[in-house]
Amino acid sequence: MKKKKALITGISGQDGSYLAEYLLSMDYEVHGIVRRVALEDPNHHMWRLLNILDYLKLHSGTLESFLPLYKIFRDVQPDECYHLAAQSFVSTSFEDEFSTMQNNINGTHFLLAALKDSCPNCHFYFAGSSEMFGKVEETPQSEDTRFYPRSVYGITKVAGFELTRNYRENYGLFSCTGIMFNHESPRRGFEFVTRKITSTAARIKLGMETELRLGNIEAKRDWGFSGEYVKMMHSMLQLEQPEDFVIGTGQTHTVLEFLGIVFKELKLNFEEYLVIDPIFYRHDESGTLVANSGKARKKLGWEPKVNFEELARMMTKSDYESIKKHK
Ligand code: NDP
Ligand code: GDR
Repeated sequence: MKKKKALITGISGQDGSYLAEYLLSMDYEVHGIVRRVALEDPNHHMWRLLNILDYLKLHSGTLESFLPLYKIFRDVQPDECYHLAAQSFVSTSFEDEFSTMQNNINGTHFLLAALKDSCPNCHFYFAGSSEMFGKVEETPQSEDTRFYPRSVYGITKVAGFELTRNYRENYGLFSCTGIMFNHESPRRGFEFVTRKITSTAARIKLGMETELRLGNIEAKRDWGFSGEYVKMMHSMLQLEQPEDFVIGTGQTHTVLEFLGIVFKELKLNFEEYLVIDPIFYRHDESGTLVANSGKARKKLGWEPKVNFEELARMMTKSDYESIKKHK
């Protein structure tokens, strides 16, 4: 039987790396789009993919330019496309609104336009976000909750959602959005709060750091494990009809709770090291983001298994061991 072909944008990111592994485990031919610098220096730019690099087919491209993306679609003819690439750090979207808009909105538009013209039967997944709900209009948030983004990042995700819907309704593409809440892992980028805490705490334990500077530790999020969320992306593209889904755990915790688990795991007292630094406060904080994933539970069998405490301990253990090894 012919192998199914998947194309992943943002394959070098956290979710892209788990998704690539998952698809390879199901015998997909996995293609990925990476920036040219990544191909030149894989050890640095593709550290999450090093174990599977030999099994991937990588193409050079960026979200900034239509033609290379179009040519990749035309040549690869994927059965499924997972569009994960984005400027994904919310804080940066306050500092650099314009490049976040250009990358995230144009990039999604380029891909949909390329898909429509070069392989219209390909199933398309767009990485939406709980940041689309921003100043929440109801709690918890479902597929029916009105969007009210409070950051340029959130606005770009609403625009991507609308473009994805528009291409589905106007051109008949199988295109859908997963509105995913925060998901983390040992592969999370270091600037996001969970990884910042686990990596800094590990360095403190190993005598390589003396403090941890954070912003609003009362902020709450609905945190899950990335390895489980990417499986839902795949499930969405296997449905008979394209539909949008909210994916989250349905539980919220504060940054402070996460911090407490991590430092306890390392047998440290966080109060001795924590410095609250206004630099890390958001210009505007979202409301209480918490998922109502009833639809995904019913239609996709969604049932997150890794709980908040397990996630925090998994990330702590991984950072402590790897930093100790490379010390
Ligand atoms: P990461 O930040 O880990 O990965 C982002 C990826 O996008 C990287 O591979 C990055 O490549 C690529 N990228 C960024 N800009 C460009 C560009 N101009 N051209 C080509 N590639 C680019 O994000 P995650 O894996 O955590 O998230 C995946 C997607 O899901 C993102 O769209 C994010 O916004 C969304 N999302 C994530 C959630 C989460 O909690 N993780 C929750 C909800 C939505 P490079 O390495 O070269 O920078
Ligand atoms: P978020 O993730 O903005 O929810 O976006 P992040 O980990 O950056 O922030 C979570 C919460 O922690 C608070 N916080 C801090 N955050 C950071 N980064 N650094 C700090 O020092 C700090 N101190 C407190 C923040 O104020 C915030 O409330 C993530 C990204 O993956 C998006 O791409 C995705 O769409 C959403 O999750 C859902």
